[in-house]
Amino acid sequence: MAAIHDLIFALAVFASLLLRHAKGDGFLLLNYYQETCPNLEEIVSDATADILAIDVTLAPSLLRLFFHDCFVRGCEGSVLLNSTASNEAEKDAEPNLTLAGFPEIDLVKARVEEQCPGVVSCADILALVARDSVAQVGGPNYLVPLGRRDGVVSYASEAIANLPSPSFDLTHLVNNFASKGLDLLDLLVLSAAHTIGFAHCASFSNRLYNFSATSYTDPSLDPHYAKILQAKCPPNQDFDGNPMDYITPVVFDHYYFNLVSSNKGLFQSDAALLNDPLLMQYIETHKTNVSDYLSFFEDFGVSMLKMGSIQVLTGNEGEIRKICSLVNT
Ligand code: HEM
Ligand SMILES: *[C@@H]1O[C@H](CO)[C@@H](O)[C@H](O)[C@H]1NC(C)=O
Ligand SMILES: *[C@@H]1O[C@H](CO)[C@@H](O)[C@H](O)[C@H]1NC(C)=O
Ligand SMILES: *[C@@H]1O[C@H](CO)[C@@H](O)[C@H](O)[C@H]1NC(C)=O
Ligand SMILES: CC(=O)N[C@H]1CO[C@H](CO)[C@@H](O)[C@@H]1O
Repeated sequence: MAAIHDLIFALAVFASLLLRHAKGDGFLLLNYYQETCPNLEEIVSDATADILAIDVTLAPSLLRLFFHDCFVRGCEGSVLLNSTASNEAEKDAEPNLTLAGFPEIDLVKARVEEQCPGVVSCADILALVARDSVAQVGGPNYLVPLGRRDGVVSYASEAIANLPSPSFDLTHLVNNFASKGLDLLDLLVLSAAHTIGFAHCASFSNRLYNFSATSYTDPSLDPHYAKILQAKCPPNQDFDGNPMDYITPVVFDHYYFNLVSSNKGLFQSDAALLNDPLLMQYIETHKTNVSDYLSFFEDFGVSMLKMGSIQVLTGNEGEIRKICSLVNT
């Protein structure tokens, strides 16, 4: 089994390298820091463990941070940059209102700098922290090719334009992911990251009240679950919220498929995945079958590899930031 998985992974790396190469971009390598920072993965994994020991709910936050980095200008750490007097950065855009984990990334970066000053990018650190967060709450410990460089700009307007909205239907989701080089299966298995984490009422309350002219609540949401959510989220009360997987909110497992299958996906974007026959089939087999559930872990690793390769900067592009929230001067 392991050999087959390794082969699939090797093919995926190879395919992604070809894809990058064809587009003229540089590429990433598994042993990129072998000479310059041989203990990197251990430093980051230990730091992540320390962070999660204090607050395990940061695992989903750190995973989401990586997603928001990659979907806006590619995985080049722009989500980490602070606004300046003359520029509003991505992290201050509307979809970022609820991002968390910035101080923790600074902490990991500081620990890496102690041992390997000036060589490891914030973009790579974020990619590793996201993987370690997933692995340390029960998910797959997939491989992360490295060698990303850090970008030097960050625009709030680009976050708004590039990030998918929780009210997107299937067509909008598919188009949004396709614009990042991600396919239908990537859309599904990456959405399954919603097996961990918390959402604020504002992200789904439109499904609970005055949903449409014909339906007070979203008909694609289980009516009993809608009542529970209404109690959690009274009208115009956007501060509270609900875990996306209320059964095991901090365990990376296959319950997402269970929830979506029973119309308890929290967002319209989760429910929308049932509207494609192939995705519906994947959801149905992966909600119970243990073998298929392990194949989800494999698929997730491959899709994270693809997401983690979006528009990366390599070679002499960008820089290696000293502080993740600030471009070098
Ligand atoms: C398919 C399109 C997606 C949409 C529309 C979407 C939307 C959202 C929204 C609205 C929230 C809740 C924010 C809040 O109310 O606080 C959220 C949370 C989250 N998302 Fe997604 N997301 C998508 C894809 C992804 C992907 C690809 C990943 C990672 C691979 C991801 C990982 C997460 C995680 C882990 C959380 C929980 C964050 C926390 O607990 O702090 N999402 N997402
Ligand atoms: C970036 O902004 C955060 C939050 O406002 C702040 O805590 C941090 O010190 C800033 N980083 C730098 C390098 O000024
Ligand atoms: C739903 O719509 C009705 C009629 O427009 C309005 O009176 C009511 O306040 C709305 N409810 C919510 C929760 O927005
Ligand atoms: C469970 O998944 C495995 C692997 O994909 C498959 O071979 C098997 O037929 C599935 N079993 C059921 C009951 O669907
Ligand atoms: C956490 C964070 O940086 N939130 C910011 C998101 O953007 C709004 C403006 O759109 C800021 O007011 C928040 O501080």
